[in-house]
Amino acid sequence: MKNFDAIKHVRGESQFVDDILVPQGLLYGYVFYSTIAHGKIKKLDYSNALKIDGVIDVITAKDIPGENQIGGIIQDENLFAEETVHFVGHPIALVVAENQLQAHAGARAIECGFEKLPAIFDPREAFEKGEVIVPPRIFSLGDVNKAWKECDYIVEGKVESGGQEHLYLEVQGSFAYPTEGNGIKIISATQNPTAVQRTSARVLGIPMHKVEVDVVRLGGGFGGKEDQATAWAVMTALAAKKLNRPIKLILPRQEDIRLTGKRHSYSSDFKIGLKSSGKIISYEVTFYQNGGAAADLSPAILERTLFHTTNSYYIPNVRATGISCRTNLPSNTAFRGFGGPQAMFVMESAIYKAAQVMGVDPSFIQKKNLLKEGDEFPYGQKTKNCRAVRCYEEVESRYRISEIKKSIDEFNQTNRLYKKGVALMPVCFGISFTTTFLNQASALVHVYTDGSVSISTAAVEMGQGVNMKLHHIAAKMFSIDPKRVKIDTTNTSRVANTSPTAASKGADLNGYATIDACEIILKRLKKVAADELKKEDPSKIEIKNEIIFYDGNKTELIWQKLINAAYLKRVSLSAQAHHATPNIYFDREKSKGEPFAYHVYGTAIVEATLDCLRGTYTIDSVKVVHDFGESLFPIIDKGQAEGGIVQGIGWMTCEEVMHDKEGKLLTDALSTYKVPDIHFAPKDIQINFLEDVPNPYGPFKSKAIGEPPFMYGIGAFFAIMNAMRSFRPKMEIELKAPLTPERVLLSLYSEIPELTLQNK
Ligand code: MTE
Ligand code: QUE
Ligand code: MOS
Repeated sequence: MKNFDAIKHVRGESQFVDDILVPQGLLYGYVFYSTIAHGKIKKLDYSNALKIDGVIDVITAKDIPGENQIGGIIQDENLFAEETVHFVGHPIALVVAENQLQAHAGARAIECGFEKLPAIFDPREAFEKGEVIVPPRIFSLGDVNKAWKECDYIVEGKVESGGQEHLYLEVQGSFAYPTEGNGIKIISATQNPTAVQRTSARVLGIPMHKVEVDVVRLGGGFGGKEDQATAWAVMTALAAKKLNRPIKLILPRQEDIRLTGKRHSYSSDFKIGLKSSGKIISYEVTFYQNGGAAADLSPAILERTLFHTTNSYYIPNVRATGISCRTNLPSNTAFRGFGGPQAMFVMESAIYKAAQVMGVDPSFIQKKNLLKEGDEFPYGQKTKNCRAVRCYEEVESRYRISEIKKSIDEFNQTNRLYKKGVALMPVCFGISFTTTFLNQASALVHVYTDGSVSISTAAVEMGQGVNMKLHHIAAKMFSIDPKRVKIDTTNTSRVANTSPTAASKGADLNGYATIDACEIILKRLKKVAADELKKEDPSKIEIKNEIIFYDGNKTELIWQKLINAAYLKRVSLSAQAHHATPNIYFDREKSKGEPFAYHVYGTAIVEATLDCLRGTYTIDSVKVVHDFGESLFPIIDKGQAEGGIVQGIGWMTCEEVMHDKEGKLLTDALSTYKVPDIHFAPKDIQINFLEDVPNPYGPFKSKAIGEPPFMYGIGAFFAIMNAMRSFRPKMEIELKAPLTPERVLLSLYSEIPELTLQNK
């Protein structure tokens, strides 16, 4: 089976929000937003905007019939600012015009006056001033204070990781039109159709059943459309309702980058204690998360950071504190890994610095501490079917790590201005929404009288291939030609109360729901088949490649005839099923529980070559052994791993989100924000599937794949760092990502006093 979307994609036939055929009378929106980071709105005069040719209206908070509130976890976010603006890019109004250019011209004609208030951009400063989004959270295991006494080495440090722009190919957008009886239909590029529905209903002051949200597919989401697609959708709904006209709002790329949140940057302090043997005894860490102006998903992201404090290692004494800090930037939001990568970067940094102090290779410490079967995580869950050691050892032996290290040493001895480095990066990622109630999904399956099948679920296709997986599952369940199956759009009228397609759970949750719905129909069909064949026992009926078998013997009955017979017998050919992940829970008071259905494991070897004259580098190769379970679709899973890795490398190396002193984003275009392109991506990415690892907790024994591979990219940071240290052995190690070529160059040639190592 090929990806059925591939042909449409390359021909430009696939439909995104901006491609939907539009009805007569369509109007276009343009967002007018704050140019200052914090202040009071003293004047808002849009009379000149209304004089611009084609401008129909300017919609503000005053036009909201319901609540001016779009906050998800915490109710702290307005659709439009009323008295105060909290970040550069804070929406104030929506200008509506006959076309996009006129709407933009209208926005430029708005006169807005501000009185500036002090602004905070740094999370530590926010914390000192008491600006936290939620009270600090602590996860702990054992007793760190007692444990320090047992350590031969104690190493402390500070780690910084930067933000990251999602840069999905399709920008944020929405299209809404009024429907009969005061209703509204919204076509939105969202990962969370129910959030769009719920929030639109709240802002419009109407019941949810009057709002229908439909999603065809997204040109990428990566978490950026989980919470932050909602505002634009609600704006179109509000304007459509007020003006009784269809409205489209597509953010221009630059506005998309300016107005929306990014991956959270973190600033963290760690203290790690080890035995001479390399065993980690104790680990203490404080994470300062830069949340931005509103909560958005920050508390859930911070929680996932805490869950991944110790990455793939067992550490008996841990104390991790997470602080979500409120700053005057656009609210940072979900991004592949959801806070996990930030935690793992600190863990690996701590190991790296400890290795330097101890005079050993970081992999020596990594290997000594890998999780084993039954080991306890700081949140109380114990590992089951743990593959940490297996993946690490398999990648080491498959690629003969000692030979790689030897040839790198030789290269470094014989080259003065080029240096190579290698790093190993193990990953352990927990699968499930850690907010337990979100682990549910439902599916609606219809079999039509011609034998064709339509599947509706909560899953949103955003390039990750979830539709192909569901397609495969449905065809396999009925044992019919895949051509008979269609995955329908994600629609709140067909499938209600959906969780976002996120947490890498899309295929798991919706796959199970699809299996269950197909199972209900199959059971009915087997009874019909037994009747038709005048046989006693429906349980002996089987469908194989559209042919009906009884007790292992082929019969005359085929799929299409069976469906027709069921219809004539007035047997329902539709079914709805709901799936909820069993046996998971988490007690937020105690910070203990079993929040994850299972964990995903793997290890990567990352190699880099550094040009020590220019500070530029290439990531030469990434070699991975990864536990996919029994992959539902190997080619899609491999693509997810490759894409995740390149995105992870980008976060660690070239992608740098920068603001000026006034909180204005400097990197708001591809000329100033550098993402990995095809030339920068590693020439050699090798993804190996760990063998014989059926996952009892995934549909058809598969495992989730969307996010975990992102974190292999962290290895790139340390591979480059190793190359740098081979050029300048006593270089001060700054644990700050992204490790851009500029930063590399400054480190290689700076005249900082040589590092004095802290050693007990
Ligand atoms: N792959 C593509 N091509 N585009 C995306 O937007 N999002 C990632 C990942 N892979 C994404 C992607 C993120 S953040 C998640 S949570 C998962 O896909 C969601 O899909 P799944 O749950 O079906 O794996
Ligand atoms: C992973 C995730 C999410 C998560 C927890 C995870 C996620 C998400 C939420 C969430 C939590 C509380 C809410 C809500 C959403 O939690 O994507 O609306 O009230 O949205 O471990 O990916
Ligand atoms: Mo993914 S960050 O959970 O959308």
